[in-house]
Amino acid sequence: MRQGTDVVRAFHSEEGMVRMTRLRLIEIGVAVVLTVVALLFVAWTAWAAEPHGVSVTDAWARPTIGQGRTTAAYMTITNEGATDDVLKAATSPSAERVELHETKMTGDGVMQMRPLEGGLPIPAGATAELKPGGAHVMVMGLNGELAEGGDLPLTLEFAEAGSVDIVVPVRKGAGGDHAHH
Ligand SMILES: [Cu+2]
Repeated sequence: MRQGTDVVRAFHSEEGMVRMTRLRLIEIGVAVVLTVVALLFVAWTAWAAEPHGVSVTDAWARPTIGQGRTTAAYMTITNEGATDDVLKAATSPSAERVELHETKMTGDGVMQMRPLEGGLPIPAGATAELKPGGAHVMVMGLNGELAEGGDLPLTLEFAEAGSVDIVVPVRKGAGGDHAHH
């Protein structure tokens, strides 16, 4: 009989230990998660308090014309950081290809656009205006028509600020623009 009781007691204490261990693991897990959350919060607060990155305002893109699947997007980009930045590239889930272009007057007075070699530099504190007749985001191979009132999602890739997702409203430009750009 005595032996039997010991076995039962041993069994109980072992079960208790398993339960304790599991509780302890959950406790440690919760503590680790809370610590990570606290650290992330501190990091985020520090990051948010410093002026950083870029802000993109006044973005707009032209509606497509007929069967055309090409458009240009314009915007104002301000580098709010303390570091010089470069708009290196852009992509869109709605288009096969997106390039950064500049429009330049050639020697014989013809307006021509060409890829911006090395991207568009935006020094610390500076503002770059992408506008008709100047630098623009060229969007090619759109997967559908872009109608006025619609949206064009764009991801801008900066050397310092990283990826910036924007949604560009589609509208007609102010008077005086040429139809193709
Ligand atoms: Cu262009």
